Amino acid sequence: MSRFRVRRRDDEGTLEVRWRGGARRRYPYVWLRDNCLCPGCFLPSAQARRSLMAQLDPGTGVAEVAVTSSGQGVSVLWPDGHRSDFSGRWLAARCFSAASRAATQEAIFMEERELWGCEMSARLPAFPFEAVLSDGAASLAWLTSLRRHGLALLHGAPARRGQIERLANSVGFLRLTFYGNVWEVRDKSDANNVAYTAGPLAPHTDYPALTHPPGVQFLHCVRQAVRGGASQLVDGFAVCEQLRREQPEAFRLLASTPLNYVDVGTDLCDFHVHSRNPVIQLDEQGRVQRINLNHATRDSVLDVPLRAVRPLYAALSRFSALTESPRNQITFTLRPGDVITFDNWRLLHGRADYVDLRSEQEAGAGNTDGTGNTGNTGDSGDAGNTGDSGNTGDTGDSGDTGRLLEGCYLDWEVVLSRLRLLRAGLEKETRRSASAGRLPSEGGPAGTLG
Ligand code: OGA
Ligand code: NM2
Ligand code: ZN
Ligand code: ZN
Repeated sequence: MSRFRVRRRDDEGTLEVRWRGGARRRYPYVWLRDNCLCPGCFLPSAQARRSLMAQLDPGTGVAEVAVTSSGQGVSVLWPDGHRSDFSGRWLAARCFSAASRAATQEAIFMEERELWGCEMSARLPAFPFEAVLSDGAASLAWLTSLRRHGLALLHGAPARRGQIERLANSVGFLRLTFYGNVWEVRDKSDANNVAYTAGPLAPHTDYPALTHPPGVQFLHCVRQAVRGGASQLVDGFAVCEQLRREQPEAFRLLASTPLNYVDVGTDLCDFHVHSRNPVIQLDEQGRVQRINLNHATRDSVLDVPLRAVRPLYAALSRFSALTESPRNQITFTLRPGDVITFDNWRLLHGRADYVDLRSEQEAGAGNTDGTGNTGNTGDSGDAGNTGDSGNTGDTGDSGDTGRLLEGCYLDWEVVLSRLRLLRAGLEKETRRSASAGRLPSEGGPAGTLG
């Protein structure tokens, strides 16, 4: 027996489908014709439309509609003799009611976030590094947290270079920028970025100088400083809601004023980068989509009229003060082997200034040539270096002593793609296990699910 009945609504150009349970949904003829799934209109191997817009009549009617012989779908005969079949399940998943559309968009894009303040300290999501690399279920739990809370700590990674590249490759691929695939955060002479000094970094998002800043950031602590270097993380979306409540005019200014950002230098190659990004980027529904804020690369070129300058600074100052408020921050010191992963479109991160052993020695002994650099100009390879002990004689810029973080970026597109594959893979396995009467296994390698 059929699960539903169908009725033509030629007056409004829709097909009405009534499910046995009571749901009644309408589908526009033009949309049905556009989404015909026959092999002539749709290429299954690509899961993509092959029919052309030029061939579509936006005012199309139908010749005949009927429930398919199986009773599981709807069949439409078009005026030109073409036929399209749709399953009830396929139609139900594409219901046009506002509630269905909202639920479907949430399932696809996972925009729902849990906002947090300093209380997050006590419940920082943490996962074992190697498990996340090798186990699909652990990887899914990690990425789900990264999306919902905007951060997740991985612990127990080897305290040597090369680990976040492994991690990024388990997700997909990392995002190349002018700072390279993987970059080293350490105190460098002639630093091409303030991050590459031992100075403090106020809460910021990385790389607002790009029009499309990286969505996700990984930072792996290879060596920590002897003093200082603590990390701060702030939920920028939570801060935005505070500002929206407390100072709606400041919020409006930051959401509507594009700031110039600039980044000039040499790393992977020479670069000269400019962007225009508002500090608070809203989507078309007025929801905060992305924070773009790094005072270090905010341009002195300021494209606002004279009278708008002081109010803009007042708003910037208020926003930054909120990001520096202890009730909004979590602070912790990364230890060698920790990897912090976070949403760079949502969180701001900072660090306290730090002192490395070599700077201490230099301060004590005084450097001999007055350059602040005792002469090691070797490359920054990690060959044979097993840690921070026993190598205190090397006080150069080669990067094998002192605080060292390895960092890299990924695009949200890539991370969300993996998240959907893992989710779909787990659902499939759960269905299979349920029908076999057993519990789902702990999961295979990340790459094999989905
Ligand atoms: C950076 C950065 C954090 C740290 O390199 O952009 O924020 O703890 N580093 O050094
Ligand atoms: N690094 C860490 O916006 C920025 O310049 C953030 C980027 C140098 C790759 C720092
Ligand atoms: Zn077709
Ligand atoms: Zn940063």
